[in-house]
Amino acid sequence: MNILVTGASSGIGAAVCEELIKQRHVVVAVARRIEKLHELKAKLGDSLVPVQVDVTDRAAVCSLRDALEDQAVSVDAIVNAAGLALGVDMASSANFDEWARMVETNVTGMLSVVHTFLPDMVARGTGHVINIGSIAGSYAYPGGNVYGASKAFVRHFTLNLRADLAGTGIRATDIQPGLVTDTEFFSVRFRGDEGKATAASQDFRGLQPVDVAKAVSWVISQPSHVNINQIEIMPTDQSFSALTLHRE
Ligand code: 8X3
Repeated sequence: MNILVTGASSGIGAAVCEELIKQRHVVVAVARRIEKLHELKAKLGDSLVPVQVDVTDRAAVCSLRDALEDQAVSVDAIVNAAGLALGVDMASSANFDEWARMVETNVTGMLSVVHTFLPDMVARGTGHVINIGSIAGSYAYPGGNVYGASKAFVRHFTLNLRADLAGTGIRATDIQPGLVTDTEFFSVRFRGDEGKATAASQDFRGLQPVDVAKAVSWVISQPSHVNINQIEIMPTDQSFSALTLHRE
C-alpha cells in the first residue's frame, strides 16, 4: 500500500513510518522539517518518500494531492500523526495563540488532509483514515483544556466519518495513546523547558512511539471487512485520578 503519514519527522509519526516500511508499505512521509525526513529516509530507505508540507497550509496539502496524482501515486491510507500540546496552564491563564495553534494543527490540519484525500479513496472504493488521538480526548485533567478538547474532536470526527463512510468500503480508526516518552511531546508542551519535559516523563515506564506504531500497523493489516473504530492504549504505570470535589 501507499500510506501517507503526517507528523512523520519525529515521535509517533516517525515510528509509524518505520513500522509500515517493515511491513513492506511505501510511505509518503509529510512534515515541516524536511531535514528530519531526509534523516529518516537515510535510515529506512527508498520506501520512504519525504515531502515538506505543513498540514496547516491548506494550499500545500492540496498541491501534494495534485503532485501525487500527477505521479500516478494513489494514497491507500492516511495516518494523521501531526499534532501537539502547548502548555498545561489553567484555562483562565492560558495563552490564546497556543490554543489557536493546537486547534489549527490537531483539528484543522487533520481535517485538511482528510478532506483532500478522502474523495479519491471513495472514488476508488478503498482506503483507511487513521487518526492519532489521545486519551486526553476522553479524560479531562487540569491543564488539558484545549489539547484534550482537540483530541475529543478527533475521536468524534472519526466516529462521524464511520457514519458517513458506511457502504463505501473506507475504514476509519482513532488510536488514542496515553503518555508516550522518548518523543518531543513534552519538550514542545513545556515550550523547550527540558527540565520540565524530563520531569514529566521520568520515574515510570511510558509508552514508546513504537508501541503506538504497532497498533497502527495492526489496524491497517486487518482484513478489509474489519474496521477497528478506536484503540485506547496507556502505559501500565498510567491510570485515572478520582473526580475532585471542591468543598467550601
Ligand atoms: C498525551 C496523553 O496522558 O500525556 O496525548 O495527556 S497525556
